[in-house]
Amino acid sequence: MATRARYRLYYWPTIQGRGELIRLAFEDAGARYVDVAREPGGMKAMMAFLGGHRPGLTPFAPPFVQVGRLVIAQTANILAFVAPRLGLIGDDEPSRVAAHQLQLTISDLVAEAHDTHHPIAVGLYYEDQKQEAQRRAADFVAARMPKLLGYLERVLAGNRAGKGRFLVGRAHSYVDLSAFQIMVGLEYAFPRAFKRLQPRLPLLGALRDRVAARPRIVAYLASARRIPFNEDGIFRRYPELDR
Ligand SMILES: N[C@@H](CCC(=O)N[C@@H](CS)C(=O)NCC(=O)O)C(=O)O
Repeated sequence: MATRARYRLYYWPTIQGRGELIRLAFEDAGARYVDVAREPGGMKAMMAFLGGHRPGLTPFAPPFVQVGRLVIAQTANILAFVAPRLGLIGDDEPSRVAAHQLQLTISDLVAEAHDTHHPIAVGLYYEDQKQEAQRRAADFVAARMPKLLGYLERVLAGNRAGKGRFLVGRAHSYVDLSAFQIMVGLEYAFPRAFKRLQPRLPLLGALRDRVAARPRIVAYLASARRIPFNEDGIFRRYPELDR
């Protein structure tokens, strides 16, 4: 259940990126939040935090979230903090530590997906590292994507308490929302490779479909708040990388 807290999310305003994992949690919980950089003057406010000109621990990079006096960065860390307040993880320590562990693995996957188009340097354009991107993407779709998604599929299969329906315990959690996002993101970026892989991921596919059917997620995905995938984000569709 959403609390009365007012959350201020700071993230790049034109991409889903890592910020989307936080947006999905807020949206699913019906939380009162502001996507600050999409508001007038919001980019300036975000840069002030990144420049260390605001109180609180200076974040290294977006996304970060302001909750009262706290300024919290690192996607998995933000989710570990907000999820209990949003009713998106159980009260017990085993559930929380399992969720955080899985979320950190999802962070690894997101970083590897990003590196398929930026294998050499974050500061260079994709066009400056296309050859290396092709080598990196070839390994990602052949080895890493099946291994990482296959791992999540095994976690679902092994979760007997949750009957293979949830990544953590017996109930929906923020990790399920993030799993939804990586499934739709990888399908967007690598449609051919994803189509080949999908039959080996029946439980993850069903999880994605269940999340997509949650009423608040349905409403969010249909709204202007959901930024379409594009070639500035983490999941980019470059057909030459999808062999
Ligand atoms: N490990 C961090 C990574 C944060 C990150 O790389 N943010 C990107 C946008 S998705 C960024 O703006 N990076 C700027 C930089 O690294 O200089 C997380 O999971 O939140």
